[in-house]
Amino acid sequence: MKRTILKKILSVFLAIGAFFSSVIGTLRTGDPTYGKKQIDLSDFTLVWQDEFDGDNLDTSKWGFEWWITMRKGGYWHEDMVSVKDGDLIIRTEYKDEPLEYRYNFKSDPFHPYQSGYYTGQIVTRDKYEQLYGYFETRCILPAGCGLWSAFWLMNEGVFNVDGDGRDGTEIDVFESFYYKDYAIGRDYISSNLHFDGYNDGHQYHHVATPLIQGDPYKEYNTYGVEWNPDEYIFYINGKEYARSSFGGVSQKPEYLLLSVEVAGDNGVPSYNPKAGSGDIRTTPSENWPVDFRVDYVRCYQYNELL
Ligand SMILES: [Ca+2]
Ligand SMILES: [Ca+2]
Repeated sequence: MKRTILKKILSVFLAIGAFFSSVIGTLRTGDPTYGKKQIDLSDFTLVWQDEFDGDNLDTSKWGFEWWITMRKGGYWHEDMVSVKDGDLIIRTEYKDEPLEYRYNFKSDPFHPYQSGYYTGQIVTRDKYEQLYGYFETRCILPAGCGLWSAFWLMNEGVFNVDGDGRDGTEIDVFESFYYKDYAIGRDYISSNLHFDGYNDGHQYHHVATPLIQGDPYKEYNTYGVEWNPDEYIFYINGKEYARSSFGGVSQKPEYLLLSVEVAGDNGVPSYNPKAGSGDIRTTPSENWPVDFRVDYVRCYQYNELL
């Protein structure tokens, strides 16, 4: 009898959960009055930055080697990354002809470059890592159907399965899940934490789906995370929208990534961004090629930890 009641209560909660899942299935915009706290940068010292001035990516700060070639429904390639007019640009574009291998990679026999959607990522691994502080980027998100841009932190400890995240946690400051790819139903921005690898031991926490002021696909916003030994605190335009201590909080230095991914698998998009309207899975992008524009990345350290 009690078990039946419990089951009913559980089913109600599940229904409520499903309802809220559907509600957050669209991009939420509006006045972010939920902010509990304004970041106070006087508590911090700027210790690393890239303002993306000049005409080229500063390869003393960023590299490309975190992953090679195929990534979900597209390919990552260095040529899709540029610096112009004070912004880093990660461009996504369809290429009829495969791009040439660059830098350290002469070939990838398992995932060769082919015709398809090309985009990019950059990473500070082996060039810059930081433990704790405040990490912020200012950017305009790529408004291409199925694109997934992100600003995130990682270290190799993320893959270590030991039951907690103190040895390393993937800290997703923001992720713009699959813009307008309604088949997947994730047209929103979210902040997430992952640790203990990505297989059986994988632990994951969806921290929040924040409100965004204005249109993040047309206007610059800042996205930041404050990370200390006790918790992560997430900010948009300097206003807190969520905090978490999931996993016990990473206690190890982490490197930074900026990336764009294309929905799909094995280099094949899960939709056709160039198709006409009518099919919600093939909502056309407004303007291919599509750029992820990043004005800066700045890393601050707590004054008290310097
Ligand atoms: Ca772990
Ligand atoms: Ca800039």
